[in-house]
Amino acid sequence: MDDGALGHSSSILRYALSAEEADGLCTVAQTALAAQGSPAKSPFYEGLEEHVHRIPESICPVLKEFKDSSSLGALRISGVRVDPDRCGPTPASWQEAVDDRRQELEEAQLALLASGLGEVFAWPTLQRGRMVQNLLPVESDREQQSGHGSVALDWHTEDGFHEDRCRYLALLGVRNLDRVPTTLGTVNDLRLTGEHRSVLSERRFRIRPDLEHLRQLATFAPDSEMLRRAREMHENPEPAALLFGDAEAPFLRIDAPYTTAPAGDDEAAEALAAIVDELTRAQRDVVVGEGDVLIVDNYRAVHGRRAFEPRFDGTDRWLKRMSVAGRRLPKATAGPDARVLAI
Ligand SMILES: O=C(O)CCC(=O)C(=O)O
Ligand SMILES: [Fe+2]
Repeated sequence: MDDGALGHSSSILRYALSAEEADGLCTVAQTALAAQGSPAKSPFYEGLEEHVHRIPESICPVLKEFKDSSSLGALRISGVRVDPDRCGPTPASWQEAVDDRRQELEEAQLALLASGLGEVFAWPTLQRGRMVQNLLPVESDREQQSGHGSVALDWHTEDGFHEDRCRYLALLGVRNLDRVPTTLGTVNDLRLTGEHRSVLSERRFRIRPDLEHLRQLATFAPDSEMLRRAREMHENPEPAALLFGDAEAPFLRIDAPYTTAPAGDDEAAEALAAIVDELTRAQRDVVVGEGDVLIVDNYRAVHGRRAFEPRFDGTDRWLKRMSVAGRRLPKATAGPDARVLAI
């Protein structure tokens, strides 16, 4: 099923900002930037509530409807003010974009919307703990299962291996000239047999961390406790259930390339294959184009990306990404990296 027209499909809530709402959000973002510093850093988010409360009032019920729903897997808000010329050409790597402040206004708008749903955080292993990450194709990563590859990115819960994974993943399109879709699969759309559901609800599966976390840790913190823990999660992951929570409206957790059933457990292997097939059958494509925000409920939906032909000429697809926690963050570590969580 493709992107379709504006409206309300069963699992994606769509909302188009009016010109006034878009201007209103942009103005609040400007004020927040002046008061809070860079959205790439933790301190921007301390006391941000005051600014979140000033975003146009009509946007708040949309965020609330999404947050309170037990059937929606994603929210798409279109019409956010993005200026791709001021943002500059798509960088060739995330490293190149780490200290670039030209997209602050876009990042602040995304941060305000994301903060309307919960507390924003980052991992130290991804893009040096930058609170807003840059997703763009990197030439040397073409074949990687990551936001920097250009092959099809398989079904995954963001950081599905981790107990503290985000509740919401928020994406903003800076540039997407070829309209390359993000893919979405929502737990509500799955038609599974009772038997498969019950097997998937048992702790019979292992979800390993994706290699990007390990690769980054090995580079910048080779002797750390974090690397030791990440290796342990890779070599000896805790068994997990892929469906969990309320049996009537379960949550979902899977990372297709990194999820396995135990050797010899044919029942689990069959149920795993069934859920991956169902996700693909019920797949929705959502284009995150210039000025579109897509917020995925990381407990009710999984996502991926279609394969595409990268250009590597400064006009490539470029999204901004941030993670929102489903609970309050520990306050004990207030400081410049307060929101960069230990893995
Ligand atoms: O590029 C996309 O549309 C999604 C990338 C992705 O899965 C991610 O950044 O977590
Ligand atoms: Fe992802």
